[in-house]
Formats: sequence, structure tokens, C-alpha cells
Amino acid sequence: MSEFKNKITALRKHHEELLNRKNEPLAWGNGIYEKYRNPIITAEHTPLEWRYDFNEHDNPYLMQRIMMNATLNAGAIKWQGRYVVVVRVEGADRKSFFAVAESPNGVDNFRFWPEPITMPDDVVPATNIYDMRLTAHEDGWIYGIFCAERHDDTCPGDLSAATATAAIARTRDLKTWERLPDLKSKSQQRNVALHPEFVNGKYAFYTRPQDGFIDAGSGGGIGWALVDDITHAEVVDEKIINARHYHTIMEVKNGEGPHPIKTPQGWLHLAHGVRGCASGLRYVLYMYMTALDDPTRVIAQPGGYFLVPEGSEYIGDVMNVAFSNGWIADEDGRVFIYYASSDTRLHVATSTIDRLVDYCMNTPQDGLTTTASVETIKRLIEKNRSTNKE
Ligand code: BGC
Ligand code: BMA
Repeated sequence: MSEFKNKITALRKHHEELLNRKNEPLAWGNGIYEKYRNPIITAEHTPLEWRYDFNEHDNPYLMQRIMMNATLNAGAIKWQGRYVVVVRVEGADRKSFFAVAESPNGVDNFRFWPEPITMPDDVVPATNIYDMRLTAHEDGWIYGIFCAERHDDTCPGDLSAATATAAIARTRDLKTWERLPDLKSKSQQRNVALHPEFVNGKYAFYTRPQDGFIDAGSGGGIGWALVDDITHAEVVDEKIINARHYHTIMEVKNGEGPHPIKTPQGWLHLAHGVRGCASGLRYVLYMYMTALDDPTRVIAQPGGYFLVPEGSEYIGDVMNVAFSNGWIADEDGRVFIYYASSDTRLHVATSTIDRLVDYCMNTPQDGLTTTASVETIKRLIEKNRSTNKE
């Protein structure tokens, strides 16, 4: 065999080893969920066909002709018995696109489908798209809500001036997508998710009003808006259902992750919170619950964060970021939380509905001051004293 062919064989073998690598839960977590030894999808997991030209004549050095930079912020859905993620794949050119990967067990052996999604751009064309939230809606469609980013042409001199808008697309097979007009809204919108059920006969969106492209500013928090017609979706009335507070993990921004999971005790929500610090913005995940009969009424708000970047997760393109826009609630009560670390790679954490509800209902709320936090700790110590006496 030629040297070129040998190189390809070795490359394919190396890639297969990576794709087949077993994952295992890490010991000594927090009891709320398990994190895993390996990330589930990295840029190296993308198909070799997307990156290499395998023609010896055209690519004698067997170089990557197209490099992939990161695999992050994935939407997720259990589909035809498989654990499917719609990954934000980012190339070396900083453009991100969506690509489907699936696994038989949700924690390892993720494989990309042969081609990335061709997302129709027949509305107002966008420069970049990212962070899809998937919703299998009771109307029968699977919706993908994602951020469409465009240059803000009202600031022609400023190359970094941009706008964020919630884009809407739908599909029945995750292959062919129909693009609908973007969500109309007075403010910019990122982190929008579609509630899976009709509410008062209308589509319900979790929104995140923001003053500018980066600043949530006066936006206040995670919003909620009902929409009559999803093919011409417009935010008319928006109310804040999960507000930000001074000196919390979500002081600067927050945003809904994937759509909430329905449980007998209420809707389980996963969201991200952002605060500023000397090293920049710190993105962490948090949870809350809302009432079954009113998904806008908060019934549990565990204080502080739920999941943060740890160890090597801290390092990446955008340091100090844990972000999630996808999770899967399995029929047996297990929950697969897909989160990305530092805008670079995708991980899974596993838990169960029961544990997550217990976490939400029984984790003390943030008392918003040091004094309140110390009193909360003292109450637990006192409780343990009496338990130990029993
Ligand atoms: C990036 C996103 C980021 C956003 C706000 C975009 O250009 O692609 O990852 O969340 O800017 O910083
Ligand atoms: C946000 C998100 C993500 C990203 C995060 C950190 O605004 O929408 O795309 O993970 O910033 O860079």
C-alpha cells in the first residue's frame, strides 16, 4: 500500500477509536447529577470527510482542508429510540452551523450524520446561527429556535455592532427544515425556547429581552410571551417570569436553556446565569420550577448554581463558561443534561427527574445576603445535631 493510503488507514483508525471510546461517570460528585470522564463530542469527532480531501493528487500532504474549531451548545431530543443532539459546530472561520449527532445510550458513541444541516436562509439572511433549542410541540412539528446574528447596519463604522434575533425553523425528520419568519420583538432576543404545549390555545415562548447585542441591561430576566400564529410569531406582551438579582450568579444575565420538563410536581427548568468578574463573564447553570397549571409561576428556586465548569472544563475559547440548551428526559425517569464547557466541547451529566425535583424543592433559596446564608447553614447544622441525637 502507498504511504498515503497507510496514512489514511491510521487516521481512520484513530478517529474510530475516539468515536467508540467508552464514557464513565465520575465518582464523588454532588449527589445531584453525575458528570462524566470524557466530553461526549469534540471538534475531533466531526466526520473526516468534512475536513480532509482524500484525493492523493489534490492533497498529497493529507492536510485538513477545513478545520473545525469547536462543538458546543447542542439542542437535544430522544428520537426514534436514539439520543440525538443538534450540535453547534464552529469552523476555524468562526461560522457555526448545526449538525446532528446520535448515540445509542446518551453518554458515549456519538456519531455525526454524514452532512451538516442545510438551514434555509430564505428569510432575512444571517451571518451566523447558533444555540438551537429543540421542541417536539404538541402541534406535531419539531421546532428549532436559535439565534440568528447579523451585522447591525445602523452602525456602519463599527465592525462588531451586531443584532441577535430568535430564528424559527421546523422539521419532521431533523433533515429537512422549513424556515419560518424570525420572532418579531421590540428588543433583541437570544436564548429563546418554545414551550412544548399550547397555553390558552397559543404558542408559548420563553424569551430573553436585552438592551443590546451583549447587554441584557434593563431586560430584567427570562420572559414569557404567547403567540397566536407561529408562522408570523410576534412578541406582543412579554412578562418576566424569572428575574435577575444583585449579587447572585445571574446578576448580569440569565436565559432559559432547553424547554422545561413536565413532572407531576411542576415544570423543571434549566437556565444559565451570568455574572461579571475580573476574568470576564462567568456562565453557570441553575434550575427553577414553575407550576403545572401556570408555567409562569415559580414554585421553587434553589439558591446558587447547579453546574459550573470544573477542571479542564474551565479552559477553552471563552473561558469560565458552562452553557446548556439541550436535555433529554427519558421514559424511565433518567435525565441527560447536555452542556458545553467554555464554548469548546460538549459534555453530558446524568440525573433523574426525582433527584432534580428533590434538588429544586429542598435546596435552600438564596437569601440574598451573607447574613441570610450563614443562618441557612446554621439551620442545617442544628438539624444535623438533632438527627445525630436520634
Ligand atoms: C457568539 C456567541 C455569543 C455572542 C454574545 C456571538 O458572536 O457567537 O457565542 O454568545 O456573540 O457574546
Ligand atoms: C452566550 C450564548 C452562548 C455562549 C455564551 C458564552 O451569549 O448565547 O452562545 O455559550 O454566550 O460565550
